[in-house]
Amino acid sequence: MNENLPKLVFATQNPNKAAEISRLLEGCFVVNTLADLCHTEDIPETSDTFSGNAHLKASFVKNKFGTDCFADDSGLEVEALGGAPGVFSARFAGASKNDAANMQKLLDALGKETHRKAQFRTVICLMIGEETHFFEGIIHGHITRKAKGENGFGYDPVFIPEGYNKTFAEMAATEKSNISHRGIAIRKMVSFLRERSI
Ligand code: ITT
Repeated sequence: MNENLPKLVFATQNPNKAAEISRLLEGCFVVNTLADLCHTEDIPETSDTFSGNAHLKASFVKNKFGTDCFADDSGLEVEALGGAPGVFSARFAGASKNDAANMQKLLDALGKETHRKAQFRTVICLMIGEETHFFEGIIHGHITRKAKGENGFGYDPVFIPEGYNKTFAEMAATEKSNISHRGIAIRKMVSFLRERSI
């Protein structure tokens, strides 16, 4: 029964992340998002690291609502671009966080570059009781020359994970979550919480 499951607030405004993580935590935790708490303002992400921004988002929620919570900061790191867009992934093409514009800017920046290796990285910051813990997930792959697939969000249509010949956007949600940066990080968090019997 859901009422018996422990509750965690996921400090995100991104409905795609919320859906992916709620699926991964189904049956283990009841996940409430900022929308469930009627919080619609953006939380400032002023750090230049994923862990710094994940900590900023989680501590904002912990301070404001006093609940156990976690936040995910994530992005795409492209080798030929020196790790960009990195922490600026959501706003690569401007403050409006437009996925299509971000992807186009990325494809333009790479142009005919043949070295197209990239990785997605997620850092989750969990604040539980008085404790803070971090969990990281990385998936390696490469950037395609054009967008393909309709599923997922963000840069999914231009990212092919290593060992596959289709983009994240051509995968079903569960297939992506089984190998994704976010899936890896969240499974680390779940094992940690299970070991602690939380
Ligand atoms: P919150 O901060 O509210 O959680 P956000 O979308 O602003 O939402 P981030 O600051 O962590 O989240 O930025 C993540 C961006 O990185 C996201 O908007 C995408 O552009 C990209 N990204 C992260 N994970 C991705 C994934 O699984 N697939 C495709 N793109 C992803």
